[in-house]
Amino acid sequence: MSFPPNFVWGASTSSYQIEGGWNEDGKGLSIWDVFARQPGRIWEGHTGDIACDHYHRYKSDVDLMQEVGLKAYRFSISWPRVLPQGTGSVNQAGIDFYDKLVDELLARNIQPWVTLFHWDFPHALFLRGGWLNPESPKWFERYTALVVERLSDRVVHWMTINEPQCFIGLGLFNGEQAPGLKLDLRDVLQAGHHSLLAHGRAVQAIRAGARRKPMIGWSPASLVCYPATESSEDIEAARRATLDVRQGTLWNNRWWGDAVVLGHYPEEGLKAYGAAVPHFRSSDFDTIHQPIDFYGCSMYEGVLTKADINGEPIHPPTPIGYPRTTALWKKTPECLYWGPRFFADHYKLPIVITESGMSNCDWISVDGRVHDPARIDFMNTYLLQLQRALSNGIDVRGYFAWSLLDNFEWSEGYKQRYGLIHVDYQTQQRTLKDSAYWYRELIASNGTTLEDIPGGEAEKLPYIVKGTMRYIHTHVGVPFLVKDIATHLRCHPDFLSRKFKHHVAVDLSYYIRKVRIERAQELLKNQGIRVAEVAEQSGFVDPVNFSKVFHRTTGLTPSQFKQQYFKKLEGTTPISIKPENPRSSRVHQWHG
Ligand code: IFM
Repeated sequence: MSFPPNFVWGASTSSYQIEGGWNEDGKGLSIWDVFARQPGRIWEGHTGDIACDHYHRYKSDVDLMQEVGLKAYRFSISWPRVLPQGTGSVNQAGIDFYDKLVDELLARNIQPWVTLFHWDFPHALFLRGGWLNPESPKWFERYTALVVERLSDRVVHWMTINEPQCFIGLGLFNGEQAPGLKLDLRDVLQAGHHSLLAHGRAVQAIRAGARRKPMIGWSPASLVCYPATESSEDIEAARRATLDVRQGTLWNNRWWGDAVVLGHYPEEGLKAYGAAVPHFRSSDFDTIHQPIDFYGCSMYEGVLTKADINGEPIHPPTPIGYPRTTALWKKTPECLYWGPRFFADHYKLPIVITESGMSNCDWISVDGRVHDPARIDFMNTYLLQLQRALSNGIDVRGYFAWSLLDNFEWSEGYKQRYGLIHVDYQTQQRTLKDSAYWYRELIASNGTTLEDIPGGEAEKLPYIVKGTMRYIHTHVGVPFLVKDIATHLRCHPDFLSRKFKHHVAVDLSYYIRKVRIERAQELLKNQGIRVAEVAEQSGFVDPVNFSKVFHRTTGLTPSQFKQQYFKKLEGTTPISIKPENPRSSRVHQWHG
C-alpha cells in the first residue's frame, strides 16, 4: 500500500538550533543564549550564536528545501526574537524575519508548519520566574496572538509547545538543559502545569485570531514501548508500558497527553507523583483541554517490551552490539508502527510524526558527497513501519524528518549531526547528503520507493546504483544521457559509470540500451503501432538508429520481431474448455 495522496512529507528544525543571529536586529536574550555561555554546560563550549546562520541564509535554505522536494517545513519561532522582553514591545525586524520566511516557503509551494515554542524561552521572563510564574500562560497567550496576527493569513498549521518532557524535565529537573535548574519535583510539575495551561491558551488564541481555518496540534516527546512478539500478552504489556506514568520521572506520555487531549491528569500519574502533584483547579482543564486537530509525535526510539509470567511489562536487556546512532539511541523501527497505533487508539486523533531521525557520523567524502547509508536505512526501515500503520487503518497525516540541516544539538553542541543536509560550520557551506537525494525520490514517488526486500539483491546495491536503475526505468520513454542521470543524482558521470559497472557488472550504456530495447519489444506487441512510434516511445531520437540497435541486440529487425510475434500468436491453439456440466450456464455462455 502506498501513502495517501495528500500525505505530508516534510523536515523539521527549531529556531535556536539553526538561526544564529543571537543578538541581531533587536532580538532579546533567550535562556539558551545565557546557558550556552556558562562554562561546562555545552560540549566543547559550543553556542548557538551562529549555528547554521539560517537567519541570514533562509532564502538559500528554502531553495534547498525545494531541491529536496519537501512538501512541508516545520520550524519554530524564537519568542525573544519577536518579543525581546517576552512581553510588551514587538521587535518588528524579528517578526518580519518569519513573515519573509513564510513567503519564501509559499512561493515554492512548501507548507509552513509553525511551532510556537521549541525551548528558547525569553531570558527576561526567566528572571520573572519563567514557567514557575502563574502568569506564564498569559505571556505565552499574548505572544501567540501576536504571531497569529502576523502569519495566520498564510499559515494554517500550528503547533503549540514542543516536548514539555524536555524543556521542563531536562531544563528544570535534572539541569541538563537551559535554564539548568534542579528543582523539587513538585515545583517542576507546577511549572509543567503552567506550560500545559500555556498550550491551552495558545490554542484558544490561534482559534480566536486565525484568518485561515487553522490545523492545530502539539508535539510532545512520544515514548514508545513495542512488543517483543505479536502475542496478545506482549502487545498488551507494551501498550500498558507506553501508557504508564512512573514515580520520580517526567518521561511519560500520559501526564502531558491526557491533560491536553482528555482534560485531566491520569490516575496513575496522581498516584505515582503523590505529594509532588502540583496545585491545580479542576477548571484549569477547561483551558488546557482544547480541541486539537492532530497529535504530533516526536519519535526516535522504542523500548522492547515483553509480558512476564503475570502479564506485567518487562524490558529485556539490550544485546551487546545492538545498532545505535552516534547519540547511542537504539535503532528500533517498530516504534513508528506501535507508537502511532497506541496513541491513535488512546487519544482518537490523527497522528503526525513531527520529528524522527538519527544522529550520524557524516563528513564530506573525497568525491565531494556525503554518504550516509545508515540514515537512509534508518529512515527506510522506520517508514516501512509507518506504512504498516497506515495499511492497518491508522490515521497518520504526515512525517517530518529531523532534521533538515545539521544543527546545534543542545547540550551536545555540534557533536551530533541529524541533518539531511550537511553543514560545514566554518564556511556555512551546505551539501545535500545521500539521504536527502533518497528522501527526494521517496517524496516524489509518495513513498513507493521504500525498499522492502530484506536480504534481497537490490538491498545490496548502493543507493547510487538503485537510483540509476530507477531513473532509467522511469525515464525510458524519453531520450537521456548518462550525464542527465549523474546530474539528477548529483555526481560525476564517470563516477556513476564506474560504480554501476562495479556493482552490476555491465556497462551502464549497455544497461540503458537493454532497458530501451525491452520496452520497444513490449510496444511492438501492439499490432497498430508503427516502428517510428516505437522508436520514439522507447527513447530513441532516430528511428534508423533504433532499428540498427534493435537488430544488433535481438538479431531481428523491429518488423521481423513483430511478424514473428504475431505469427506465433496465430499458431497458438485457443484453450478450449469443455463443459463438464452441460447445465452450467456460465460454461455455456463462454462457448456460445
Ligand atoms: O534536536 C532535538 C530536537 O530539538 C527535539 N527533539 C529531539 C531532537 C534530537 O535530539
